[in-house]
Amino acid sequence: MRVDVVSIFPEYLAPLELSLVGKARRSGLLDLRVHDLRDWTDDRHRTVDDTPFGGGAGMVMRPDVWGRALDDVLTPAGHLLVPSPAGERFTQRTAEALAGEEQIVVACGRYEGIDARVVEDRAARGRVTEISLGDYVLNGGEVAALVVVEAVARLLPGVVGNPESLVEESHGAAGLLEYPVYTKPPSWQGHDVPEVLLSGHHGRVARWRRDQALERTAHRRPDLLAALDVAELDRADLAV
Ligand code: 6GU
Repeated sequence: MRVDVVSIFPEYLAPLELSLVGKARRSGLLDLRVHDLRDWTDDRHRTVDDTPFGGGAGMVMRPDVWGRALDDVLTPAGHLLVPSPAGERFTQRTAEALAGEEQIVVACGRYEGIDARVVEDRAARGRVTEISLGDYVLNGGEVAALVVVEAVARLLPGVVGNPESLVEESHGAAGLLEYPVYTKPPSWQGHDVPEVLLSGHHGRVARWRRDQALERTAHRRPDLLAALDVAELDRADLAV
């Protein structure tokens, strides 16, 4: 899969050389290219922004600079992602859908954002999604680019060593948060590992984990639990 990130702070994307994503790049599973938006400016000062029409605080990124950058970087099959606090929520379902794409391009805005005609123009010719990480404001799209690349890359075949670790995780197919996990020593600082996990009884362990996942989700994310189909929850419970 090819991923292009365009930013005025390409150094912000340096962590993508580390860990699983870095390894995926070096092994060729992920073709990740980071670009400096200023490479597409045409003036001596390498200007990317200007004052907003209609007035107001801050600066807006110029459509002509972004237009040239996207002409060069976006392939015909590419899916353009524009991080914005005004975007659609980025979720595990979004990551799963994006993992099937040939190319994604993340256009990182700064200041008050990118001139709205850039999205309008691209949407008329290809796929564009404005995405938000959550209900808070960041200074630019770079952190979202890091999030998208990590969330998508780990779903590509061969990136995560043991694909079974993708099965039982939070926000997975079950729609529940993950159960708590423990390792050695069995007793630490007066806290003991739950007895059932030491029992060697696979059925009881599975039942306990399912109950923990349900209880956690009910307490911490009642919205997730409410979104699940009751009949489907019952069916999954009987299968444990
Ligand atoms: Cl994707 N961008 C910005 N600038 N702020 C955000 C965000 C994205 N998601 C939440 N807040």
